[in-house]
Amino acid sequence: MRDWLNKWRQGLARTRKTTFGRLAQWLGATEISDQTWDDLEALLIQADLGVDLTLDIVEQLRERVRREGITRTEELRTLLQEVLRETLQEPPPITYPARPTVILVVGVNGSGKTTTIAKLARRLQREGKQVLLAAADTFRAAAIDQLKVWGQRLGVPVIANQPGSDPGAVTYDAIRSAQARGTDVVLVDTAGRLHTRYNLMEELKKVRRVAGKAQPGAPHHVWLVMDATTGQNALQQAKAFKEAVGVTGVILAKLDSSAKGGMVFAIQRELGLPILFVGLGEGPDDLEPFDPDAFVQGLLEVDDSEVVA
Ligand SMILES: Nc1nc2c(ncn2[C@@H]2O[C@H](COP(=O)(O)OP(=O)(O)OP(=O)(O)O)[C@@H](O)[C@H]2O)c(=O)[nH]1
Ligand SMILES: [Mg+2]
Repeated sequence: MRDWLNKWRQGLARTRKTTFGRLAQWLGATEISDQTWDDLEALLIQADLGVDLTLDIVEQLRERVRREGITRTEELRTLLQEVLRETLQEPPPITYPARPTVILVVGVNGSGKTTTIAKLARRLQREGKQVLLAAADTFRAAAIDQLKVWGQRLGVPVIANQPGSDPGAVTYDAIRSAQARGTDVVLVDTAGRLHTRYNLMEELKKVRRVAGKAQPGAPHHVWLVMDATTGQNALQQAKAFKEAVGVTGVILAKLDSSAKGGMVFAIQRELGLPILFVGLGEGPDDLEPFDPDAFVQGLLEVDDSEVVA
């Protein structure tokens, strides 16, 4: 029980220190006043929940405080925990409808795609699945090398071509190779940066189409890796990916380096996409299935060692 929560507590330390932890401490023992609501609103906005969601949450809290006759701020904390938890969806189970199941991993440059693919490969291996990686980020030589290094480290085959080659062709070859080997899952690493965003989206659409030619129904999942440190700006980018390539789920990387854990709420609300996993570190084992209970507890828990005067 503690272990389960500990990873989340550590991973959320930054967010807790800058915003939510202050909230938890600040909801000490006083009477609820207009100031309480103003402060709460400011804090939630600062935590990157977005204005709409913040107003919504404060309104829900006010309503419950009225209804339940609550007068003390310390009782607000439990209520806030409940209300925050209710805004989050449980992630759907991940399905593997075909062999190979093809998962396209997309996102802006530096968001954490390649590292996340390594982490996913590790996780799938632990589940006893055969994995293959496709180096469809052919834009930079270093990107191909980075994936190869991970492949070697994890003992997972990597299908790659020359830098500058067609990403669709690499994806096609990788899927064909996986079919021949009886591989369970193909993870396709894609580029995050091209000359313009228009080109990037067109390229990703093409990769998508080619995957479907190599195997009907592919890609079975399109996962968007978002950088948790980017805050609200990332939402616009995410919408562009969602429209262009039909994103089916979000992986929120770098939650451990972020003070903006409130992004989690905004992503679900504004994008209507489930958060499937979160990145809680740079190592191959630092990927956790999104757990709304652990997340909300990790955000609001007060740790005595973290209390600052
Ligand atoms: N702390 C932390 N760092 C992470 C996490 N995920 C990725 N990173 C780091 O973020 C940096 C960028 O990660 P990459 O996986 O190379 O990102 P990318 O999206 O593939 O980048 P491009 O290929 O350039 O588009 C690396 O230094 C990673 O180690 C995470 O969950 N936590
Ligand atoms: Mg990469």
